[in-house]
Amino acid sequence: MSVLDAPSATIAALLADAAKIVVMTGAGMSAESGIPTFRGTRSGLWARFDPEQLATAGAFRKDEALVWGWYRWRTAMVEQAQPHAGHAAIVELAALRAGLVVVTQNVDDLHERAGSGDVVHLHGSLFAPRCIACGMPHPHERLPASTALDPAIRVVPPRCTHCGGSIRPGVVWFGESLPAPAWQRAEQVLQECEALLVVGTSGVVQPAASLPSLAKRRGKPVIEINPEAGGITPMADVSWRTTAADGLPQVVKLLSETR
Ligand code: BV8
Ligand code: ZN
Repeated sequence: MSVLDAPSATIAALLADAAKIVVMTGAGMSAESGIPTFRGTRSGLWARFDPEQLATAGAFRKDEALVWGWYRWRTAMVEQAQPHAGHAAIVELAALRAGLVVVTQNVDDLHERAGSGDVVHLHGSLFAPRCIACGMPHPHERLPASTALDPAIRVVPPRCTHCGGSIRPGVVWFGESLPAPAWQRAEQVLQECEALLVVGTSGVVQPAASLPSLAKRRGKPVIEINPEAGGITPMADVSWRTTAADGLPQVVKLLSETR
């Protein structure tokens, strides 16, 4: 694995002949849209809440209003955020390489809002709330743009119109299984891809962090874009110490000039 200063040309060369590309993203992909990461330096508001403590069924059972308020805050933040140049570059790459698939650990909709058409959400979505008792989907109520962005606001979750149960976020909590269709699709595309681009994940959370090995063990190029080293770095052919919004557009520009 080589860590180079400006390997955009090296990365573009590794992708040049790959028809089937998978782009796997983590919380770092959303960082430049203003969404805090899970394990990065926790600033201000985010510092008061350890996501791994709150993103659990136990936390919701213990205090539904705290957890629902926290997710409502995160959803409002995403609704007020915009996709960045890195999201747009992935859309452009998909225009160059038909069949590109985004496999994301993120629960926001920034890839879709940028125009990505084939996005696999391993950990669910902030925009698919459902009843904790009967599982019935609950309509997502877009929050007014003026919604206060404070994670500590406790909000009692709505009730299910079908059975009266509490509405929970449509995300995969720690200790919960990943949605089988998403996991199976992710395994399939990682088994078939000719190159894997991993952007903005610390490679800590399982089983998502095991996916890149499905490309690596077939001898396919694994490329990482991340300002820091992490769990994926040891298996990366190239690990570029830069950010999603900086690195992705440079790589896609080079690829668009060579086709
Ligand atoms: C399961 C939805 C079992 C919720 C999320 C001990 C060892 C191994 C595993 C475990 C263990 N103990 C428990 C487990 C299992 C556990 C796990 O992996 N825990 C970890 C903490 C060790 N996993 C689970 O519980 C999973 N389920 O195992 O089920 C089971 C089996 C059968 C039957 C029943 C049960 C479920 C995991 C899913 C959890 N839900 N999200 C929510 O969002 O609230 S995970 C959460 O972490 C987010 O989805 C996030 O995306 C994800 C992964 O983190 P990253 O994306 O990597 O983000 P992170 O902040 O860590 O890193 C950011 C990266 O970006 C950094 O590298 C940084 O350098 C980089 N970056 C920063 N800025 C930029 C950037 N990169 C580019 N550009 C930038 N500008
Ligand atoms: Zn219900």
